[in-house]
Amino acid sequence: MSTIYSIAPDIRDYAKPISMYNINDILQKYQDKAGALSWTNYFAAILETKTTRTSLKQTRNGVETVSSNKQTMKNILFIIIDDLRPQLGAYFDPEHPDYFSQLKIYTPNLDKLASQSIVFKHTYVQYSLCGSSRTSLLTGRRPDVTRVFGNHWYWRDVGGNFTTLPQYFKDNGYLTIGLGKVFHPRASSNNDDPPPWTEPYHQVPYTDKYFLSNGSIGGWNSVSQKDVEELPLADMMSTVTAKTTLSNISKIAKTGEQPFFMALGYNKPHLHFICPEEYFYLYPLEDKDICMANESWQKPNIRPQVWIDGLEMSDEKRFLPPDVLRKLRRAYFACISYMDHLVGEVLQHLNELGLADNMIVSFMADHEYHLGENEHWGKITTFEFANRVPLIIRIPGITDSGMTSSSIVESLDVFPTLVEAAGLDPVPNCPRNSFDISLCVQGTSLMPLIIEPNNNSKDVAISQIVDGRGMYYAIRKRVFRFVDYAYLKAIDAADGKRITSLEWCANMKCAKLFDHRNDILEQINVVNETSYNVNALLVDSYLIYFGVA
Ligand SMILES: [Ca+2]
Repeated sequence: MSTIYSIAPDIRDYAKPISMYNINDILQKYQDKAGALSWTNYFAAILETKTTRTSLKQTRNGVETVSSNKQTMKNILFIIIDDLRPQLGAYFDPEHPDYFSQLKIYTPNLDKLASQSIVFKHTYVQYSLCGSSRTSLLTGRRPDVTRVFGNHWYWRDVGGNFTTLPQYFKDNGYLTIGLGKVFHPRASSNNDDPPPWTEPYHQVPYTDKYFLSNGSIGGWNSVSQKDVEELPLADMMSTVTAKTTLSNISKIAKTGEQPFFMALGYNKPHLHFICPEEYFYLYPLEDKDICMANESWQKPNIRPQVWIDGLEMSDEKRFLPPDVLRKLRRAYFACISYMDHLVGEVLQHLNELGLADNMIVSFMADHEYHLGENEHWGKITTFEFANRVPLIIRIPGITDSGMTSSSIVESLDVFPTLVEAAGLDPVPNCPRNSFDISLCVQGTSLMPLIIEPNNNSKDVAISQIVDGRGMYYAIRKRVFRFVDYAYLKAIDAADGKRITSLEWCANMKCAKLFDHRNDILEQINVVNETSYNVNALLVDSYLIYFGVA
């Protein structure tokens, strides 16, 4: 396998024909904006303007000096992946090999990062759809506050003018750079949310060259080296841009006087499952572990209260033939290894530039993805399979030896965590009503867990999805997943989007409870078994939801 992997393409070569990502074009862009400034002069000019910001930092931190700033102001690389299950080598669980099948995914670069990081084994998103999930994690607020329940709503319009993670770093003097898919593009972020970025945003170049000819949303494809030489895949271009940008800011970054925050978002393994053909060789189609045992997606008795119509791939009968299932799953896994290679390119470049020792690296996904499990192909469910994501955070000097946490945490915790890890002033916790407060978070810093991984102080995650008639809420607490439903009772007539009143489905008749001690695939509803104290679980969880605990 390692031999096959080593012939993976060198994306630097593939990028050469792409003029829009040519460094000369980037230089030209800055020259246009700042008169005749070259990159070097551009950043020199930035340095000169930082005097005021440095003074502010000194005031904020009391006795902090400029020289201590150089040591404490760590740079941030925030990597977010689209539709990635925590099915990485570092997440392979020998105690539960049947959760993802026994197939071990080939992710050597992320495994290496994990060995120098804290790996959060149980991280849950607040909404299993791109726009809603990314909005929550980047604002640090729950969907009921952002009011983003789809991919076409912008929180600054429907929720409030909330400060985001990169914006907070910008406000604290960081150079902030965004590449690829970070916020969900277009309407749900007003085109990558302009306020957080000090530099022009690098959007994902769109091409449908490799999409399927029948126009289907779902499917897979492999591309040859010749194809990629003519037109690189989007994530390859984002990688080249990331490396080029890092090269250009490395000199100024290493002085310690200009920290930077880079957000880098990759599209794969999102549909279509398209990547270079070399990565398909890692997963022979005949490998029995490509698929799980059939029973994992043949349990219709738990429908429909735990999922709504978020299917992305199915035939008219919503069931895919076994040979198609196998090819699709294989292609998804190939795309994970492809993404791993690209992330590895960037991490290696950090090492080569001498930036890694002062660089916090955060790696996560926007939500998980059903590959047939729970009889579902897609996202937007309240199952574990749509809501659990990888979260790997490397903090130099703290996580170097590698550590894991099994505590249950949420993606909206990442905002306050990175703020504390970087040594910035903590972001205040949101009060009960925070629609008019620009700077606060509902998440909790995970730094106490990073210092002491066995500290399970939170251990609750809440996710939700809207279905037009109401809202599903899912609570993951310790070994339990609880799902209940609330009917929509009122909506703000002003914009037709602000939900103002919900009424719980009465007497637990919509509720589901899964016990992961003997049901990790969530196929047995035990909510009516008297041995479970559902009310205690709910009370604890509501306290977390409202920020009381
Ligand atoms: Ca997504």
